[in-house]
Amino acid sequence: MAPGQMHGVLAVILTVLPSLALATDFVVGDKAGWAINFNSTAWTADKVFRVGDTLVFNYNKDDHNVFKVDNATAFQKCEVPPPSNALTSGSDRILLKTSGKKWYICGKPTHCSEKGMKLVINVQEALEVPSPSPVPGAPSPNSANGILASGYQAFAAAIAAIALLVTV
Ligand SMILES: *[C@@H]1O[C@H](CO)[C@@H](O)[C@H](O)[C@H]1NC(C)=O
Ligand SMILES: *[C@@H]1O[C@H](CO)[C@@H](O)[C@H](O)[C@H]1NC(C)=O
Ligand SMILES: [Cu+2]
Repeated sequence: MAPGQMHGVLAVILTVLPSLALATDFVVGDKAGWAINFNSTAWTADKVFRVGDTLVFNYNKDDHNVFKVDNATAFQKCEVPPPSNALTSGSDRILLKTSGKKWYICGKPTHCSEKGMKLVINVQEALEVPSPSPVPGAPSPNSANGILASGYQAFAAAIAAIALLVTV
């Protein structure tokens, strides 16, 4: 199959099955990245963050960094945690492992307090298809869901494989 056709097939599959839950990478600030005049309210407005998704902070590492802060108070006051807690690669990925509010700031002077470099998100539970662990010899009432779940997982793996083939 030609690469163009593959793109087509992938597009059709992704269009037909919008309910398939795949983890999302959210690039903070989109093209502008993690930069001064970031607007947390505007950037998060149309997004739903879920456990399993990833935040990607792209920034000039000479100018900025990323700290996770523990609570709303520290966030509001722009309290910078110890330097050893900084993320500094310039392209940091943060996997969202738990639900609830998460707070991130830039630790450079005034960037959080005056230049908008602070992000608060509310992470929702993952949209998971239940996958009960099968007990041999004891068919559970959820076994149909289990089969569905493995089907979905296999399907998601297939999609990922196709996507990889298309992008390399
Ligand atoms: C951030 O975006 C919100 C929503 O679009 C807007 O109301 C607000 O004025 C913006 N804040 C700044 C500091 O630009
Ligand atoms: C908020 O987090 C800061 C920094 O970790 C900590 O010192 C403070 O006690 C926390 N406040 C509350 C109310 O948990
Ligand atoms: Cu900064």
